Amino acid sequence: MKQGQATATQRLDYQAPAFWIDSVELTFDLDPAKTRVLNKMRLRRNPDVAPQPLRLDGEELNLARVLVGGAGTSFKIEGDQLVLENLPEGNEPFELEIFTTCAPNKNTQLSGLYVSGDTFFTQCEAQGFRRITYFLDRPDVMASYQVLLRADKAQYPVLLSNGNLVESGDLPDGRHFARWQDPHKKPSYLFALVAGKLVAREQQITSRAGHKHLLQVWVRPGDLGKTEHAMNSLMAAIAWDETRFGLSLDLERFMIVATSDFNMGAMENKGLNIFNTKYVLATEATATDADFANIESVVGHEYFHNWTGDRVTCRDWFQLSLKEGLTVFRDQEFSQDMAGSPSARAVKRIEDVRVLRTAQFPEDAGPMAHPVRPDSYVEINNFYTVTIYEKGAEVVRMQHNLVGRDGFANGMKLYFERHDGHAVTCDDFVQAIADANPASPLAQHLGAFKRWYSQAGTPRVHAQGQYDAAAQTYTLTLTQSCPATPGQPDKQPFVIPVALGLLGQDGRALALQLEGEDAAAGHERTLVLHEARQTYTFTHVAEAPVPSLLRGFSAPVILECDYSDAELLTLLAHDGDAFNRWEAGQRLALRIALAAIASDAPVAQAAVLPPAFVAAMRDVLRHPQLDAAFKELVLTLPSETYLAEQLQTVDPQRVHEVREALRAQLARELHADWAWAWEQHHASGAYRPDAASSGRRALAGLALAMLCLDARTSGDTLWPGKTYQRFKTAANMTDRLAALGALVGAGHALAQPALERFHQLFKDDALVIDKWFALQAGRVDRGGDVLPSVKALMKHPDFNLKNPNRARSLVFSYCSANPGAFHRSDAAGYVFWADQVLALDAFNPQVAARLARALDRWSRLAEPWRSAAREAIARIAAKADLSNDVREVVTRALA
Ligand code: 0A1
Ligand code: ZN
Repeated sequence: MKQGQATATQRLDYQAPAFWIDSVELTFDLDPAKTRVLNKMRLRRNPDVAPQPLRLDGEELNLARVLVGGAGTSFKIEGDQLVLENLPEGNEPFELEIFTTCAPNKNTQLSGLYVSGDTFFTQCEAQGFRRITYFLDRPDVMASYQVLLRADKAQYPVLLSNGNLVESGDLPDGRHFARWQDPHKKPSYLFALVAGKLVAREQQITSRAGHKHLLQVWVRPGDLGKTEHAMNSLMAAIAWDETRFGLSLDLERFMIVATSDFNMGAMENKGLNIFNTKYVLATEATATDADFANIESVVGHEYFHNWTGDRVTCRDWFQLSLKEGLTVFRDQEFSQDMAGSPSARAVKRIEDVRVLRTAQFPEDAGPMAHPVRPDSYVEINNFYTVTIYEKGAEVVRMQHNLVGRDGFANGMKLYFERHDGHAVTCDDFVQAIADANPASPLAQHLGAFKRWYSQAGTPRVHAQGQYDAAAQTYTLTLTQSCPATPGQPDKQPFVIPVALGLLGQDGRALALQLEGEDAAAGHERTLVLHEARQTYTFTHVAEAPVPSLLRGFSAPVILECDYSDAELLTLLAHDGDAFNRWEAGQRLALRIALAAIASDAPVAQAAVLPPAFVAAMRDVLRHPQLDAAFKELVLTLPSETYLAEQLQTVDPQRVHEVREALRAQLARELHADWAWAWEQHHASGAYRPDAASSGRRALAGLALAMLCLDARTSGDTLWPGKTYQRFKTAANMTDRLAALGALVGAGHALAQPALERFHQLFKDDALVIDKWFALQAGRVDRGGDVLPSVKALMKHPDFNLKNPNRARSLVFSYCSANPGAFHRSDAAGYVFWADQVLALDAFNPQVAARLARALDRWSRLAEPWRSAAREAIARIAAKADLSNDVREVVTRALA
């Protein structure tokens, strides 16, 4: 493990490589204990760079031999680099051969070549290829790859790598081989190989362009029955990219392989995507609606990378959002298009924004805040963040909205015309979108718009409206500011598209006419705020309007507007923009919760929610036209994390207590309505994971949770009994897990037998057992009872910290997703956290560093939590042999 050499890499230090690698021939003799790798490269000097030695990256490799042009040569090892000084001069290509060995079965970091079960997998992004062979392991070096795999035939019957299978056959001693050739040049991080006992679901397809392709989803033999949804998702993604962007599959064969040991969700290796099983395997009996939706989205995401990432890649890792922000935007659009109806699209948008606000906004306000295009990093693996991914997607979405759907498609076309086959920058992307749309507000404000890439922090937009009855005008003043972030004390104004409408007091949409315009133009428009303060005057406004601002969450900002409760109730009841309708309900709930948190009044059993709010929630729940999925979102209170983000000083126990009191009140006062919602929405027919039926299941599940919660205080036995029955007879995992969650969440006596039964039923299905752990670690805390059960579960025979999915299901679910249970006043949650970070760091620094982020926001905590948190972080930081990954996170946290 590399330790202690924590030097930062700076974006502005970028230099083109001194050598290019035109082609690579890799030969692998696969053996878990000692794999031999022969790497034969054709290199040439980069004529644009002053002559210098060749420095190849390599980590944890045993070097056996180096040949230049077939003859031995001198070399040096300097740290993690192999340095060659005596290379041919001039610009002619030359051949370099390097023999190394590595030990895949000792690779617990799951980066480079590793073994999972009895199967070999690779993970090379960002810098895993250097753990396989010495190389110019940087994304701007794009080479042609030919790969020869050799292994024991009985143990490793399937041998896969990128591109096309050109040859395969038997070798002496029970071994066999396969030769693969990738027709496209690629950076090393997109290299992959897989070898083991796997089986494939196959599908032949013909593209719109008339080309035939073979699609394969490779899994362990017992899992073949769980691959239909992944294959359907892949076919849908291929068709979508052709229709929406005119981008076709550029390979004869496209493969997905699933592994149960994976640090992340999935990886877009060219033609050979490697996936966490969680994002491949699903049947209605074992996977929830959310799992089905995630599979569709992740399969889409990795497939879309084939163009945005693989064909056009990143010049350096600071440009990571070039591929990630764009590809998340593409997968979000894909999921919306698959969801279909406008309402289902809005539901997806709300879910995406919820992720942004509960995970990215805190990141952008904490010690790890960084721009979408960072300026420096110590460990690049720490920068696969919600900022790079989700905020990056919002920045692409704003460009899309500023140039329009067709304008964006034209911009993408120009981007590929200019950059196909190259490694480029975020600037190159924005430039292409703007150049294709010279008259757009994006092109007009291009320089200022790019600040979204360079400045960290969440901008705040303050809106102030003034109605003049005599003049029939409505004046809207928008001001913006952005808080300081590490290394960036002062911010320049952002370009902020503010989509808006105006509602009359009765909720009607008013026609919009700005001062100086001849006539009204529709009921919705987008103002482009680009200065610190701008004023807009609407004319012919016959009554004081209610502004509906930032529709569809048109920019990743915090909007402050002094709405009255009545105005928010109007928006909740009438806004034509579904996002803002939901947002109005969230604002009301937030306001009530924050007031209760600030007061010292006891909240348990108290009526904190005013009758008007409860009535509005009832109206939404009973609304004849609204979709169930939308209702479920409106009826869900803002999370504890989101509430905490609104506070200067956070008492996490008070936040937890208040939110629980509000939930209990909604459960109590809407009891009859929840019962009605359950009766109306629960179903027992055939399972389909489409948006409409999963929405009904989501609402029925919430109803059941609320009915069980209410039974806690009312002593009702009917609903818990019904829930247990539902748990036993449920025909799909969504309904079964919802029923189990309702019992566990309410702390009902039936929860224990249900948990035992669930384990018994699914003990052989790792992904379901992950859910079983996660449910227990994430349940509502009552008097500090979650931590003891987490500790007991750590000793369960099924628990294994080395498996990232299992570690996430228990340790992360507790530390990162259950604030009420984690932030204990006796500091035991933090002690546990620090122990687990250190334990994980000894074998998997990437996963450890993610867990280390759980206390990012420690400095906002009230005492005694604040001091206890700092002490726990300091204890980690004091460990001498920390990985660079964890060291960077805790150093920033304490800075
Ligand atoms: N590029 C992948 C995510 C990924 C990143 C890093 C990994 O290992 C360190 C693995 C996967 C994606 O965006 O899906
Ligand atoms: Zn990605």
